[in-house]
Amino acid sequence: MKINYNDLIPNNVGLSDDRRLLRALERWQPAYLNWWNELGPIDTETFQVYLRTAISVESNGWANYGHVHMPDYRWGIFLSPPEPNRKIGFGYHKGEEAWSEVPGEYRTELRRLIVTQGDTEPASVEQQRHLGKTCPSLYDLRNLFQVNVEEGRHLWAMVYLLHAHFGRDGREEADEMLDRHAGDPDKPRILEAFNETTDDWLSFFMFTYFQDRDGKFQLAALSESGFDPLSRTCRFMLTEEAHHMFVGETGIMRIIQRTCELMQKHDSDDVRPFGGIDLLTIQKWINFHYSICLDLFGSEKSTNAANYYSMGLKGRYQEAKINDDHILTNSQTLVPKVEDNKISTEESALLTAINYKLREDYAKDSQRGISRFNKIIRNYAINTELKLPDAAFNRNIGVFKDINCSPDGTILSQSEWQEHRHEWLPSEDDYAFVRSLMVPVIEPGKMASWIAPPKRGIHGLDIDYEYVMFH
Ligand code: BYC
Ligand code: FE
Ligand code: FE
Repeated sequence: MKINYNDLIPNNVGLSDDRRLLRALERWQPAYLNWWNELGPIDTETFQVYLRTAISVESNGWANYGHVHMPDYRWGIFLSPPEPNRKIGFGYHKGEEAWSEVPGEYRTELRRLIVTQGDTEPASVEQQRHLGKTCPSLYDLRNLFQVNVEEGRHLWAMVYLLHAHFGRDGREEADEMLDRHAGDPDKPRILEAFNETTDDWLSFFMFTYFQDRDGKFQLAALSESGFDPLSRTCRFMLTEEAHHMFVGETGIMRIIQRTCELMQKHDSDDVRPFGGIDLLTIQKWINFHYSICLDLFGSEKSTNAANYYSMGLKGRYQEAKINDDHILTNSQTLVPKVEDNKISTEESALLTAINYKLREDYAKDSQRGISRFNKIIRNYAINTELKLPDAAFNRNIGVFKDINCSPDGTILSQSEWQEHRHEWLPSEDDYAFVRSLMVPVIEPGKMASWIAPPKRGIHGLDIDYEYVMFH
């Protein structure tokens, strides 16, 4: 379905036929734009950015590319096309028609899931708002803004569901999305990782590699939802998520490539004097970002997750491809436990281990890119491997939260942890060093000292294309 850009709010949900909803969203829009101007990417009013915008949601050719004057960007509401006769795939209601309206008895739970999902989207924009000032290239600057506008659109997607399906309290929740802010001591974002700062580009690429990947897995689980509007929204969001993770993965790969070039050229592991980021520092950033993202999956055992599943609101990753009864009331699985300062496993009902299973799927997916990173390092005949830390490392949620562990999963005493933690996690000095490299490079085609050029430009254009024009 084509999207009508003559509308104030481009959409493929027939907004013009629903005057009340349209008016409600038009009332929310100025608050959103205020928020974007105050807490979105700073000082971009005059920028023209080569962006990809949705023009249709069909799988073949939904995207349109061109320079957009930032203040003219239009955030729209797009749902993937409905699947005819879609049935609920799991839980008590397995096999019933998918719901096009909110089932009254699950209203609170559904709203909570939508609010939690929605809250992360503007949070990420807030976290990344200063990065434009220190971009390593115009190519990267454009990718940052592409990610930011799409995260803004993801907020629109959740706000649409709240306005269209939850009446007054939905509208109130939509307003609150713009009241909470990343890192705000009084009104923080809901999930912890979305209150961290993202002040340097190594963190940005780690964010889009690890944190957007949580987005992929949570959206995939929500796209299984029996509530069809949520499912269709998430399916379209997932097409955008793939690009965010591409930005993260290729960004990290380019940094590693540059590091390896410098290591080879200077025959040294310490490439900091040559303007590169040493592999140990990259490993510390991996350790930090991966461990805070594991917290985003909640506790290993969760009755919330069991309820969401049984109610048919949130499924598992690729639910339909799993070969079981999709009801799970008689299934067991092993989950980690910590007892007497030892890590082992215990039996748990599979239903309460749904979050843990999703986290395991996430871990597997995260490892794929790490293996590709190591291939680059091997190609330079360098004898170092990057690794994901153990699930017990640096955790604040779940069974590991009260113990201290090394990245290989060995339990440490408090004093051992204090003594060694900065061998594994970024120290103030590490942050200061990485920040010292963050000087803007805005000449088309040029790259900062610490990152290799991308393999190719965007949408068939050259790497030295003027992806961002400043006036
Ligand atoms: N921080 O039963 P539990 C994205 C709370 S990222 C703070 O173990 P449950 C994006 C929890 O609320 C995807 N609190 O797990 C990426 C509960 O509170 P109550 C975001 C936490 O309930 C990059 C209690 O602890 N989407 O899109 O299943 C850029 C016990 O929880 C945390 C979603 O997350 C935490 N980390 O919750 C832009 C999907 N973890 O009930 C965007 C929607 C748990 O005791 N959310 N708690 O008051 C959910 O499905 C669930 O809320 C969670 C975990 C999976 C997050
Ligand atoms: Fe998002
Ligand atoms: Fe994303």
